[in-house]
Order: sequence, then C-alpha cells, then structure tokens
Amino acid sequence: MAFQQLDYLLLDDQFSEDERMVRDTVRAWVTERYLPLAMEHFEAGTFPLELTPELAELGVFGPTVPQEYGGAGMNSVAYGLICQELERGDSGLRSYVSVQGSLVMYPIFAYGSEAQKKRWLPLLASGKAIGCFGLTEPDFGSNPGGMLTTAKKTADGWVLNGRKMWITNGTVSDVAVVWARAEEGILGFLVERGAKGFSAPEQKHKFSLRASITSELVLEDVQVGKDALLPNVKGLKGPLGCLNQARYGIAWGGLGAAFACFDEALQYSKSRIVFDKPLAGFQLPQKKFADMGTQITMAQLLALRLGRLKDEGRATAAMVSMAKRNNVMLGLEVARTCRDILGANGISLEYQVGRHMCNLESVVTYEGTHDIHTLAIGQELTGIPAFR
Ligand code: TGC
Ligand code: FAD
Repeated sequence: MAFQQLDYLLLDDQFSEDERMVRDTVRAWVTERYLPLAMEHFEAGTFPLELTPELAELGVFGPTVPQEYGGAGMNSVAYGLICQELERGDSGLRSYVSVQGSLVMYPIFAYGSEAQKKRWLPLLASGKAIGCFGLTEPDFGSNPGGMLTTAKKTADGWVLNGRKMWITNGTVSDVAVVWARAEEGILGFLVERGAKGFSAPEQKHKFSLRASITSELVLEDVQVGKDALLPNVKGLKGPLGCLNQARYGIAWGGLGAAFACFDEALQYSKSRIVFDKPLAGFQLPQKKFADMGTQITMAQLLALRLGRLKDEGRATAAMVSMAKRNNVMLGLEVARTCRDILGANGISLEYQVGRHMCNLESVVTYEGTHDIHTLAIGQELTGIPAFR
C-alpha cells in the first residue's frame, strides 16, 4: 500500500502551497527512484551516486542558497520538509544532501570570498561537484576545540597537517571544507581533490548508515594557496555555525524516518493475523501506536515552530539542539518499537524498519550526540556550562 503520512493534528494546512509542493515532489521522487534501490545499497554498503543529477534537478542541494549562486532561494521550512522526505527514504540519502548543502555550501556562502562563492556554489548546487566537511578527528569528536590538525602560514599560502575521521562523502568529494588550528585560531580551508599529500580513504564495516560513504581525511604537508582560506570567519564558531544548519535539517529528518516506520508497522499490524485476529486489534500494539502517534505529532510541532522561527531570524542554537535531540531520539525509539511490531520480518531488509533503526544509531551520534545536546539545553536553562 502507498505511504500514508501520519497527520493527526491536520498540520498539512500550516504549510504554504509552495512548501507542500516541494514536499510532495521530493516524496514522489523518493518513492519512485530511491526506495526501489534502498535495500540493495544498504546491503552492499554503497551509495547510488548516479542519482546525483536527479537530486540536483530536484533542487535539494543548498535549497536556501540564493538563486544568484545556483541555489533555489527556498525558506527553512521547505528545506526541513526536503530533509524529512529524504530521510523517509534513508538517513544516508539525507546525509548526502545535508552535508552538501548545510556543511559545504553554507560555509562557502557565509564565510567565503566572492570568488569562492562564484566558483563553487553553482558547481555544488548542480551536483557537478561534491563536497565534505572535515571537523571530527580520531581523538576529538564532541570536543572539536581540541583538534590537532594544523595550518601553518607560508609565503604562498598554507600548509595543512592532520587527520580527520568519520567524514561523510569524503572519498567522493571534489572539495573538502577542512577546519584546522592556526596561530590565528581555528580556520576553515577549501582543499581540493588531488592536492598533493591529501587522501580520503573510505571507512568500511559499518552496521549503520551503510548507504553512505564515510571516510578519513589524511593531510600530510598539503600546500594550499591563500585563496583556499575561508576569509570571513575565525574560531570554533565557524564550524559550529554550520552545524546549526545541518542539525536543523536533521530534526526534520528524524521525523521522516519515524513517519516511514510508523506507517509500515501500522499497515503490517492490520494485516498480520495472530491468535486469530489482526495484531492491530490487541491492546498492547494499540498502546504503542498511541504513544508513537502522540510523540510524532509533538515532534512535528517542534520542527514546524522552529522552522518558522528560523525564517523570522529568531531561532537560537539551543532551540536547534532541542529539536535535533528530541526528534532523532524519537525516530530511533519509533524505529525500535516498529521493528518489534514486525516480529522476525522486522529484521529483514525487505522491510524498512530495521534499516531505519540501524541508521538512526549514527544520526543520534553525529552532529552532536544526544548527550551533548542535553548539555547544550542544560546550559541554556541554567546558564552554567557542564561540558567540562
Ligand atoms: P564554546 O566555548 O561553547 O564555544 C566556542 C565558540 O563557538 C560559539 N558557539 C556556537 N556558535 C554557533 N553555533 C553554535 N551551536 C555554537 N556553540 C558555541 C561560542 O559562542 C563561542 O564563540 P566565541 O565567539 O565566544 O569564540 O565551545 P566548547 O569548546 O565548550 O564546545 C561546546 C560544544 C561541546 C557544544 C561544541 O563543541 C559541540 O557542539 N560539540 C559537538 C561536535 C559536533 O556536533 N560535531 C559534528 C561534526 S560534523 C558531523 O557530525 C556531520 S554528520 C553529517 C551527515 O552525514 O549528515
Ligand atoms: P565522543 O566525543 O568520544 O563521545 C563518546 C560518548 O561520550 C558519547 O556518548 C558522548 O555523548 C559522551 N560525551 C562526550 N563528551 C561528553 C561530556 N562532556 N559529558 C558527557 N558525555 C560526553 N564528523 C565530521 O566532522 N564530518 C562528517 O561528515 C561526519 N560524518 C559522520 C558520519 C557518521 C556515520 C558518523 C557515525 C559520524 C560522523 N561524524 C562526522 C562524526 C561525529 O560528528 C562524531 O562521531 C560525534 O561528534 C561524536 O564524537 P565521537 O564519535 O568522537 O564521540
């Protein structure tokens, strides 16, 4: 049966016609073009890179970037709905798109020179170039301020040394946004594929986010020109500012995965006969659906309100933390419950619930772990940072 999204509080009419059109277009594409491939790529541990031109045609790469730079100039709610629909397909698909837009196009747009913007943004928006974002290191994930990667100024530019890890799209990227420690503070650089001393080997053997390329970035005396520096930002607020954009999209993405699992389990339970009647007719599954439906509805309200505030310029980083933390954990808990409702079928990749459940174990960790966002909200409420 076709996917039916839960909309308990009739929130559909809270979206503009344009927003609904964007959502429905991406939803139809995911159903027709991505879902038929999802199981095969998850199993093989590959991403269908050949879909890149179609994604670009849909306008999902950097949709909020102004049209003069190749973006679609959409609002934040439309961007959120795009992330929701892509993650209904697979978290790896949403990752592919949100890294490109929020973590590569955004820093170039917000911190780059006019020349960097004119060169890279149209290439990235059209999918002719792919990018990645290198912040995390083997020993510094939650605490990126401790990074060991260095940038040393030379007469002609900079020399970069260090190692990044767990970098989405690294191996297939034409350009890497690399954050490094310089005398001046933490700075961002655009490192191009093929630069001498730069390599991006793929990290294998993941049980989660399998349909996504994850890589190390190795920088050994990589010489880049002065024009590789993102000139308009200095300090940790540079990379953290990008994370706000990506975390916002992920809050909607968690909802998308939850919608997929809820719908699959609801349909399954109506046709699965146990003890002579449909599983959906027993009280225990009904309690699970009532709990999940309520939590999903609250997560929808959170995402929508945050999106409207973001479009008004009133969303704060702590609000984004609340939405990422809540909606991703909600997605993970819904996926786990729905996997259980499907019984043994729940562990088969012929169904979606197990794939979403495994994927969300990554999503709950990346872009700030659940606990890091707990502390960010705690800091906002108490005024006391408890990170150290
Ligand atoms: P702290 O001293 O608090 O802050 C340093 C400077 O940064 C500013 N700041 C922010 N700015 C913008 N947005 C935010 N969310 C910000 N949070 C802090 C802050 O005002 C300060 O500015 P200034 O001007 O005073 O220097 O920094 P800290 O060292 O105590 O760390 C705070 C902490 C733990 C919250 C932060 O480092 C953190 O968020 N850690 C989590 C790291 C993380 O999320 N990494 C994600 C890597 S990328 C990724 O996972 C991509 S997955 C992609 C995919 O496949 O979809
Ligand atoms: P750690 O920081 O070692 O945390 C381990 C545990 O300790 C967690 O439970 C954490 O919550 C807890 N913890 C840490 N600090 C505290 C504290 N102060 N108080 C209490 N508990 C604490 N990074 C990038 O830069 N770019 C990418 O494209 C990217 N893509 C990724 C893709 C995947 C599939 C994955 C899994 C990760 C990706 N990451 C990427 C890395 C990701 O952002 C980090 O894994 C994440 O920030 C957590 O860092 P860590 O793994 O080092 O865990």
